[in-house]
Amino acid sequence: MEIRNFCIISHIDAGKSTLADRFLELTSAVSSRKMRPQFLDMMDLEREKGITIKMQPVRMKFDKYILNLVDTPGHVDFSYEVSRSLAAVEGALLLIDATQGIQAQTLANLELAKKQNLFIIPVINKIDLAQANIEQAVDEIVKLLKVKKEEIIKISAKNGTNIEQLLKAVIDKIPLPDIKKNKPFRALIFGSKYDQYKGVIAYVRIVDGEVKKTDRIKFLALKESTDIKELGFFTPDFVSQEKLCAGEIGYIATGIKEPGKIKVGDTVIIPNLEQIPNALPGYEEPKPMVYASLYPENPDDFDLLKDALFKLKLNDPSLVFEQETKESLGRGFKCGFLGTLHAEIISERIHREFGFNLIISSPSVVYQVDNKLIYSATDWPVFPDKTEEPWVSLEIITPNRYMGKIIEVLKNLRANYIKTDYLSLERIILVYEIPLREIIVNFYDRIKSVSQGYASMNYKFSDFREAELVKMDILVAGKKESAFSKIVPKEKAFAEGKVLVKKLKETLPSQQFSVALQAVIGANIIARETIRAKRKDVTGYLYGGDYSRKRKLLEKQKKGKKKLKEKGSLRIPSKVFFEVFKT
Ligand SMILES: Nc1nc2c(ncn2[C@@H]2O[C@H](COP(=O)(O)OP(=O)(O)OP(=O)(O)O)[C@@H](O)[C@H]2O)c(=O)[nH]1
Ligand SMILES: [Mg+2]
Repeated sequence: MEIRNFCIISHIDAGKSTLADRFLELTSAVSSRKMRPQFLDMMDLEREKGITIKMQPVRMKFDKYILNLVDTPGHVDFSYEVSRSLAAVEGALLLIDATQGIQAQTLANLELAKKQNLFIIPVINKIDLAQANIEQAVDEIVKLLKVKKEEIIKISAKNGTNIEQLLKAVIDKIPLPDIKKNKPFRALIFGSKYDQYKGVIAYVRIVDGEVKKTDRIKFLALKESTDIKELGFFTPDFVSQEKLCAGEIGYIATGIKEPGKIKVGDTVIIPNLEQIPNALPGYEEPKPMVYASLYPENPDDFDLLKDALFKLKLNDPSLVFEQETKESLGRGFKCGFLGTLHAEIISERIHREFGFNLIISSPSVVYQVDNKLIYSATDWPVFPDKTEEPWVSLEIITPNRYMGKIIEVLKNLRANYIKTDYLSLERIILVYEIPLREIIVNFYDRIKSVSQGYASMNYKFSDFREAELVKMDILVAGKKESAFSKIVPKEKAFAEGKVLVKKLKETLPSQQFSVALQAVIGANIIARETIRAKRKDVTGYLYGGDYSRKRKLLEKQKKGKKKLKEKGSLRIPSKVFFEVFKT
C-alpha cells in the first residue's frame, strides 16, 4: 500500500479540525456513531475552548492508500506543535478562511512549511458563508504562493463540499515518502505523551528501515536503551501492531516511567546493528519569552506540582521550568511559556489532570539586567545599572478600513512604525517594532475588537533594548504579596499601579476587616485603594432599643476583627491571581 503523509495548517479557526472530520468520515476511519464535531480535539479543554491545543496524528485508508493526517493548532502560542508536525510529513494543506483571507498565522505557518520543503496545497474553506469573499482570497493566494488559480481547491468543511476532490489532490500531488530499502532503522520522535501503564509513548515518523515489537531500541542523543512495550498507529486511538516500516507514522510505547529519559527531536535506532546511523535533524529548541511562577496553593502539594510539570513537558516540550522558593509562597517553579494562553492552558491542565490548586504570578517577559537574563520580578536587583527589555517585530494583517483604529491603539504603546505591505488592494500588513511586554496581555483582544474580528497578528523576537525599568510591589494589608510584583517601565508605573490595585479591589473578596491595597516602588507608595470591611450584622436579632447590648456586640466584633488582622489571616483565592493578570 502506498503512503501519503500530510498535515493541515492555517490561522486559528480556519476549520482544520472540521476538515479532518470530513476526511475521517469519507475514509470511514471513525464510525458515525462515535463521530462528533472536531473529533480530533480530544482534550476536554480543547472542546471547551473550541480550539486545538495539541497536534493529533490519525491514520486513514482510502482505496489502496494509507493516509496519515496530522491536525495542528492555529494559535500562535502553539506554533511549536506545528513545526514538529511538519517534520513528520511530506505535504501540507494550507487552509484559508474565505471570510478572512490570508491571516497572520497563515503566513507564519506557510514559512515553516516551506523551510521543510513540503508540498503545499492551497485550500479555501467556508465557501458556504454569505460573507465569503472567495475572489479576494484567490487573488491573495495566487500572489503569495505564485500558483495558478486552478490549483486552489475551494471547499466547505462544514457542509462537506469538494472534500473528495481535495483528498484526491492529496494522493495525486503530495510526494510519496522517500523510502530507501535495506537501510538500518531510524525514526524521528516528533511528539510524546505519558501513560500511567505504558510509560512514555513516543510519536514517531519512521524514516528508514523497520522496527518490530520484539526489537530493543535506543535513543541516540540521550543514549538510553529500552525494550518496546507496544507499537502501532493512531486511529486516533492507539492501535497495536507487530511492526512499523519506513514512511509510516506511529507510536512506540517504551514502558519508561521517568519522563526525562526521552526527548522530542531525538532519533530512535536499533542498537545492535553493525552500522550505527546518523542522527536525524532534530528541532530548534523553542525560546519561551513569557515567564510566570507557579506555586501549589497548599505547600504540601509541591511534589505533585513537580511531577505534573515533568509529565506535561512530555506532551508539551515548549514548556520549560526551574525550581525556585519565595518566602510567602514556599517552593514552586519559574516556568517559561510561548505566550499567555499557553500559561493559562498549562495551569488549567495541572488543575484538572493532577487535581490541585495553583497560585500563578504575574506573567512577565524576560528582562536583561546588567547583561544577565532575569525571569522573575523576585530576582530584580535593588540597584540595577543597565536594564533592557525584549523587542519584537510585529505584523498586523487588516482590511484597510481599520488601519486608523489599529494605529490609534499602537500610538499609546511605545511602538515604532516600520512599513506597510499590500496583500491586495483592500488588505494590508502593518509592520511595527514594539516592546514585547506591551502586547502579551490584552493587546490581541483590542486589535480584534477595533477591527470587528478581521485583524490578525504575529510577532517575532528581534533584540533587547535599553529601557528605564523599575520593580513595583503590591502590599495587601501591609504585607508584600510577591506574586503580584511586576517590572514596569518607569513612565508607566503610576498608571499601571493604579490599574492593578483597582483590579485587586474588584476581585478580592471583602473581609471582616478593611484591607489596604498599595502599589509601591521601593519605599514610595504610588497608588492605593481600600476594601471596606464586610460588616456582619451581629445585632440583627436584637429588638427594640437595647442599645447597651448592641454596643457590646459591636465591640466584640471589632475585637475579633483586630485579632484576624493581626494573624494576617487573609487568604487570596487563586482565581484572584488569574483575574488580576488579565489587566
Ligand atoms: N460556515 C462554516 N463554518 C466552518 C467551516 N469549517 C469550519 N467552520 C467553523 O469554524 C469554527 C472553527 O473550526 P475548527 O475546525 O475548530 O477550526 P480550527 O482551524 O481547527 O481551529 P484551531 O485548531 O483552534 O486553530 C467552528 O465553529 C466550525 O464549525 C465551513 O466550511 N463553513
Ligand atoms: Mg483545530
